[in-house]
Amino acid sequence: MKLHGYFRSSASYRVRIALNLKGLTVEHLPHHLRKGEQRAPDYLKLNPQGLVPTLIDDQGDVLTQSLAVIEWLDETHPTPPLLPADPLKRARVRAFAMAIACDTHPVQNLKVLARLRQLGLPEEQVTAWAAWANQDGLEACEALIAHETGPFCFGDAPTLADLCLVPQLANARRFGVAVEKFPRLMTAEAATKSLKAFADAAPDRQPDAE
Ligand SMILES: N[C@@H](CCC(=O)N[C@@H](CS)C(=O)NCC(=O)O)C(=O)O
Repeated sequence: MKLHGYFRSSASYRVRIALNLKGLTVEHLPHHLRKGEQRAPDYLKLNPQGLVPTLIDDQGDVLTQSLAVIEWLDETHPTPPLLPADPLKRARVRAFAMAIACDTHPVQNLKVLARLRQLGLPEEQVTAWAAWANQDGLEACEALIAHETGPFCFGDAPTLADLCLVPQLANARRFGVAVEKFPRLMTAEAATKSLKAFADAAPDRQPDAE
């Protein structure tokens, strides 16, 4: 398989963790987002949104959108499972993942911040916007799992929720959010630290890391 991504892309980071947990190796095809390589005509044929990641499977099928890619990986390579078997628990894990992937990450994405700059917002306000988006989203995430048993977001093994949380915490730190004020999220993140699948997926371990 081939993964079109970028070392610092948190959506690519989610997929990298999933691939590692499933024991799957892929060829990494980096696109430098700050140089606009995600908008190259050839790449837009694969991913018309001009976003990473895009996964190409062994048959050459093209898969986009990190959550859809991860669920496809989970269905085609069920061990270890990334979603609980119980439908109610599965809905809660997906809700947590979507709180990050649908409501937090998109409003602090590179192209949104670039648009704010284009509209004349000074750099410190652009950063303040991104920090607020992360702070607001993570605050809700902290509450969503406050009463869930740990140490991971949902129980004693990583799920789709942890795959979304860890990369988002990296973004939050980059924008200066004091994430230590979220004790339940810190417990979940600490649990992932012992797993090689998470360590190997980190941005600074990628071939295109700067
Ligand atoms: N919802 C998409 C988000 C993908 C996305 O926003 N990727 C970012 C990197 S994390 C990107 O490609 N940004 C390029 C840009 O904003 O121009 C997913 O989960 O795959």
